[in-house]
Amino acid sequence: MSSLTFVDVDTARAASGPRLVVAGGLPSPWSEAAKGIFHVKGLPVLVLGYPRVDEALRAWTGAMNVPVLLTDDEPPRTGWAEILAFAERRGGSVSLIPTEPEARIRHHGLAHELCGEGGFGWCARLVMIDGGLTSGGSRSFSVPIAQYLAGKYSYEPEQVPAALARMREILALFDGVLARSRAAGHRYLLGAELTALDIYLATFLTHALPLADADCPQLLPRVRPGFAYLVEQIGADIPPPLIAHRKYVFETHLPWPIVLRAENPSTA
Ligand SMILES: N[C@@H](CCC(=O)N[C@@H](CS)C(=O)NCC(=O)O)C(=O)O
Repeated sequence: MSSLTFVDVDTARAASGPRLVVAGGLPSPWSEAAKGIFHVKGLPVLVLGYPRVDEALRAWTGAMNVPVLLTDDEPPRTGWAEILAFAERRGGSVSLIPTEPEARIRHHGLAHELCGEGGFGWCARLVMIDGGLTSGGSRSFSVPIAQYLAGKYSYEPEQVPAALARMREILALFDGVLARSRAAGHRYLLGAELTALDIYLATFLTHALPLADADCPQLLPRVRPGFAYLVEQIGADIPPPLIAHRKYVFETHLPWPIVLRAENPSTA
């Protein structure tokens, strides 16, 4: 039984308390991580899988992209660190941030490598945009989707080799972090306990690894080629221990299959 309740837009708008507006058509890593944090903590939250970022979403949430965490009286939270901080303050069944200051700094620095501007997810998006634009939409995202994202996330074709190199650098970084923790006899990236960093790693690897229909039945067919393209570009560079760790984190802590929104996929 998950603490996430998937609702439609009218229910989310009428409700009070924490509401998480997330990507409703694809398992976007930032959205999936935010959902995973609430789930692992057992913190009740209404989840709205929003179909696309549009004017209505902007007018309602004040945000330019998803996820957005809305609460009754506080400004909308859109950044991974703010969403994590809110969930941590709320408590729940476990803490997902190390308490010791040096460990906390390391946790957030590493999380930024995955979730931050210029990090793994950001670079992955540039690679998928590039695949669509350079192939005329025959690979990766369609041209309209690629153009939309290119304008919004400052795509320049010449950045792509550096983006791929950065992704490989981040994978090597996490491979080393996991190897050191495992050598010290620990299960997770930063020691004996699950932290949000394990959740970020698991969700940010999702679209760089093959994703079967059954793993995420609501994934919109039109975005699937983008993920397949990313797998071609970077999948073989993902160290097997990170793939195994992702599998363990999903199997042990996160909901599976990945649910994106309330409605049945056939009616979406
Ligand atoms: N603000 C988020 C990043 C969220 C983000 O990049 N969201 C993308 C996920 S693909 C998005 O909403 N893209 C669709 C759009 O921008 O319209 C954070 O820093 O944690």
